Amino acid sequence: MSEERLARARRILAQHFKPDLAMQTKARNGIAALALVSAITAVALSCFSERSSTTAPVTGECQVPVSATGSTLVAIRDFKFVPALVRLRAGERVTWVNCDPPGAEAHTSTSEGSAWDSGLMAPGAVFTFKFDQAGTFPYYCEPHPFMKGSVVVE
Ligand SMILES: [Cu+2]
Repeated sequence: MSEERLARARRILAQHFKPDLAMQTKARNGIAALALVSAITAVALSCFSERSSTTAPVTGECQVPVSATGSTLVAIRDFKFVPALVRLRAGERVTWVNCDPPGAEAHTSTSEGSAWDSGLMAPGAVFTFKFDQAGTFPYYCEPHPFMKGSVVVE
């Protein structure tokens, strides 16, 4: 094989490999996105698994909608906000999900400083709020004021 032919072969190879590399990168990003969705699903499903260890059978839905992707999730169950304290950066969101079974009581996420109020959330209901300002934001459940939580925005 002459030098010229070798050079031509290398050029052709280079042309063919570049798009392949680009595709591999895309695929990796796709897998990363998938992993993120799986992580969020796992958090949502933990509502089921943790509840299944109690005596009450789990029949309720506790699914997080696609729009909640990128949110910090707080589950409401057994008269608690879980986790009770979340930390985020300004501009991020928190999504509360009522993970109690159907027929259980409605709850709210109500800011003590009236920055937000979800209104009554029936089991399965979801509420999202975006925190644009830094600070500590305590909140409670209006029907059950002993239910308390806090959002710390840095
Ligand atoms: Cu409540």
